[in-house]
Amino acid sequence: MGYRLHGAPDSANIVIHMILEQLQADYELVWVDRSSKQHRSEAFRQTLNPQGLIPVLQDGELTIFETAAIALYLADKHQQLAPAFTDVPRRAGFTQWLFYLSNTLHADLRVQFYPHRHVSDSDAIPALLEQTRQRVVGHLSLIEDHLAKQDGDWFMGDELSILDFYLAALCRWAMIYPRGESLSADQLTNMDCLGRLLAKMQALTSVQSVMPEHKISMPCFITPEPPDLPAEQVSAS
Ligand SMILES: N[C@@H](CCC(=O)N[C@@H](CS)C(=O)NCC(=O)O)C(=O)O
Repeated sequence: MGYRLHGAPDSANIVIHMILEQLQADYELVWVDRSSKQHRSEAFRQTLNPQGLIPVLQDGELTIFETAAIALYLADKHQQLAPAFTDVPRRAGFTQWLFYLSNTLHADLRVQFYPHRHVSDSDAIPALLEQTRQRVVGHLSLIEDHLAKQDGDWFMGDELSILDFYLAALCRWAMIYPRGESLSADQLTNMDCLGRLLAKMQALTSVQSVMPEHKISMPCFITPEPPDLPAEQVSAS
């Protein structure tokens, strides 16, 4: 039996979707209706993710949530897209950046996407968005510095890994969400190494093959556009 990936268009599950394609895994996409907030229902929380968030991956009896954890599980299970356990120092550098993407960059982007969950006074939202945008630019600059020191264009130098899939999706969202309040595409693609990585990512067959299912047109990472869908099907309030 194949994997079951629960998610919605252009949501965090797209990271896992691209990875499953890259691994040529057997999987089924189970669409969650974000417009009716299906992911927050009691049934979803009890059986799939108590946080009421997507993505969730099911592999037989196993149910896993958190994007980074799912990506790492797949990489380890398929022994691809991550340094081997036996290469302990390289593996440490890799997990360091995986945690950084998840608990720093992705976490700050979530503040951008859902600012009203962080302040009760709506007048405070513009300042919160501005401050968080600056933080996101800082995180990306730090990643740019790391990329500049690599031998090769990927996050881990010459080795494509789950980090590249996660980073590319985070950059895409940073450039288009929240609509009208995002970073400009120039701010990211002017970072040379990051721009090169995004260009290489969007040339991958695995990446190109998932985009139509999310109603995302190419180029998906350099100067991206939101999916061709009503906003409520893509983002939750
Ligand atoms: N830390 C979580 C964040 C996942 C996340 O932000 N999921 C979004 C979709 S992109 C979601 O479910 N949003 C609905 C909500 O917050 O109500 C992870 O990495 O899985």
